[in-house]
Amino acid sequence: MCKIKTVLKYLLLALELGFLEGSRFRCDYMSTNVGWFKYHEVPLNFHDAYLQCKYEGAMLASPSTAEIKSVMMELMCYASAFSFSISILTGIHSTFAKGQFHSIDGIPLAQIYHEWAPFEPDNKNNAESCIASNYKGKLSDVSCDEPRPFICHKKHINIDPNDCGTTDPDYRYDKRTNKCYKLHNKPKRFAPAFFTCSAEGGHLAIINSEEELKVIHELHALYPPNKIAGHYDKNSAFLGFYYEEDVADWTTIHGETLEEAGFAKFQEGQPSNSTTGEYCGAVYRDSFFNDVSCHKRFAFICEKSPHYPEICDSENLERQANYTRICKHNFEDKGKSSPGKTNNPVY
Ligand SMILES: *[C@@H]1O[C@H](CO)[C@@H](O)[C@H](O)[C@H]1NC(C)=O
Ligand SMILES: *[C@@H]1O[C@H](CO)[C@@H](O)[C@H](O)[C@H]1NC(C)=O
Ligand SMILES: [Ca+2]
Ligand SMILES: [Ca+2]
Repeated sequence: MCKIKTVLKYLLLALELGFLEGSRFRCDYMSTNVGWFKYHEVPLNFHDAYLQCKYEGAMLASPSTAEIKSVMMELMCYASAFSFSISILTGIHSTFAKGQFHSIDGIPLAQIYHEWAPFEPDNKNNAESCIASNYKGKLSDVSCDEPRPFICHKKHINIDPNDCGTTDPDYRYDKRTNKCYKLHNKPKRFAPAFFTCSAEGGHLAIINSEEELKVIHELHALYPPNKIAGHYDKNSAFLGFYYEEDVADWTTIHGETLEEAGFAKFQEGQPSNSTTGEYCGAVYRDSFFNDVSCHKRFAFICEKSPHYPEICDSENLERQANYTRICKHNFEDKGKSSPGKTNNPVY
């Protein structure tokens, strides 16, 4: 039996102490007295894991205190049938300067109580600037490029989620479409733009009607070119469609043709497929669609449902419990290194 009880104990303790009063966050996170946590089972490298957590409104978790470490070990236990063979990526890294390990929020490794796995750290090939943890909480230095599962952690909630179900104030609700929109005016290429919207809980915007185009134009107008820093084409912004070569047609990122999606008008003279090819979809700030290079940076527009991800109250234990899985391993049997047991001052 994994220690479901331990997590419940945390939750109950937190309630008793009133730590979580009024705390609301994404339901895909689990609430504890040391913040909200989410286990990501799809492995990513350090850079992408860092971004994924950041865009979710959280931070790549580091076992920086006994309590946090304990929750992380519990989550590993729930999350994977293979938890004794996997290791997760932590937020402890030295990517800024070799050997200078610290958590994402700046706590030096020297100030974090830690134990190393056998023969670690070894800085293999002088290329190990990230730290992974096994299910016992033992650390190894590893390559930051190797994808691993990871945990995101939201420490403090000082802002309540808005109408758009996010603490990001740049998402604006529009009642005409019952959707939320955000224009990112720090330009990115198509793939990172897709990643960003997705991790924020939305997707690159898809225009389903003339009215929605109007909504997008109004949003774009809030960011006039002379108010945006940087040198790039500020008249177009990426949307969620692209040219699918195999079907020789423009397709939304949700697999429909533009006609099926409900709006398909390109600006006159577009699609132009200029220079080296333009296979990604964009919209002019005051006109219709444009085809642009997927590899050039543009502003981009994300769209999200105000109801996804769902927002949960930290008090709603039953609901929270549904987001964890049953652990298949008997960690108790494995002896004194049972995670969270030895060094947990909370109870
Ligand atoms: C777009 O332009 C590229 C580069 O000039 C060319 O190779 C490609 O065939 C064009 N694609 C279409 C669909 O016209
Ligand atoms: C939790 O899951 C169980 C079983 O799937 C379901 O019956 C129950 O209603 C769920 N609870 C909440 C609060 O969603
Ligand atoms: Ca190593
Ligand atoms: Ca074009």
